[in-house]
Amino acid sequence: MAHLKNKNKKQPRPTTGEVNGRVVARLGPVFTVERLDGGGEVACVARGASKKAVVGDRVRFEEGADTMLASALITAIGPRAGMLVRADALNRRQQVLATHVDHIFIVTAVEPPLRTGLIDRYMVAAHAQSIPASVIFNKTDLVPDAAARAGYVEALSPYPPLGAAVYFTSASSGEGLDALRAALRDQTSIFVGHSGVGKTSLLNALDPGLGARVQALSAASGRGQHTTSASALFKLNGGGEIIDSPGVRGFGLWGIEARQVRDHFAEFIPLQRGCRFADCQHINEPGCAILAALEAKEIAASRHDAYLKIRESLSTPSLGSSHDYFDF
Ligand SMILES: Nc1nc2c(ncn2[C@@H]2O[C@H](COP(=O)(O)OP(=O)(O)OP(=O)(O)O)[C@@H](O)[C@H]2O)c(=O)[nH]1
Ligand SMILES: [Mg+2]
Ligand SMILES: [Zn+2]
Repeated sequence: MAHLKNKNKKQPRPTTGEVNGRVVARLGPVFTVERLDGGGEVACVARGASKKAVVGDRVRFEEGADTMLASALITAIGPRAGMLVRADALNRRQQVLATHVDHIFIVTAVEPPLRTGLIDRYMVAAHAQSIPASVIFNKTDLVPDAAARAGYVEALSPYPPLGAAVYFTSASSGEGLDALRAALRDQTSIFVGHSGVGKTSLLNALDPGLGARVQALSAASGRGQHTTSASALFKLNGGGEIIDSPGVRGFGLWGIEARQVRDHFAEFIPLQRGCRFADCQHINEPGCAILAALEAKEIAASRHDAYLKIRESLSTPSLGSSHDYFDF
């Protein structure tokens, strides 16, 4: 890509479609855009469709916005890839959470309690967009004993065979941070998950030098806890980039029909060719290879349960997002 020098204002402006920046944060109408020529960051407002820019987006910006808020104007969004999308709260439209994401880290913890159903929803979204995913199980310092730990290992055991490594971490004790740092290197990752699992704390523990910037995007909630209010991208000292995102109560899938859910459960794919019916939904059909594998404990019961719940929520639109969001 051509790099534009900003030293000389007479330089030609980028032609249509050519991007010269990347969105690294957004607070209300103001986007923080990183210049792709290495010249630092610039505060931007956006025009028209560009108001839909999200963290990760490659954008075209022009200097000289006529506003108190910013010194530049975003005029176009470049082609998107690696999109993490969900349904908005009303289940009416697509909400793009971030773009150009190389890896999704689904953060879970001892507290709030582990609910693998949310992992399974993110796994479907990641598979649908061909973005690799991994799981982080944080706050291991709160695990009371070896038996409890074995229970968590067991609950998370379906994921590594699907290519989703599981990292056991503690932002407090430092457990697992070296392995996580290594996994984060050389790519742009996003931390997603329930509120309070420790996404922002992990970011700070991975690179304490980030402190001030991370705080700026957090706000004290009623209970005196800090909760992240907007997504933002951070560069780790040891290499790699993390997009920290606000915690969710649930994750509504978008753009996936109930009948297609089976094609986003990676362990079903090689087996379901063996079902008697080509479009078998693995519910109670005769000759179902997935139900046979479930019986033989080759497929985890928790995964098949999650599959049925996701299918059901997507095939019952009248129940709307409240169902799709909170039933996991
Ligand atoms: N004991 C323990 N507490 C932790 C750990 N990581 C985070 N916490 C605590 O958990 C609470 C929530 O942490 P955050 O980092 O704000 O969680 P978050 O996932 O960023 O939450 P949102 O921004 O609301 O999505 C804070 O009180 C942290 O101090 C950990 O490894 N062990
Ligand atoms: Mg946070
Ligand atoms: Zn089947």
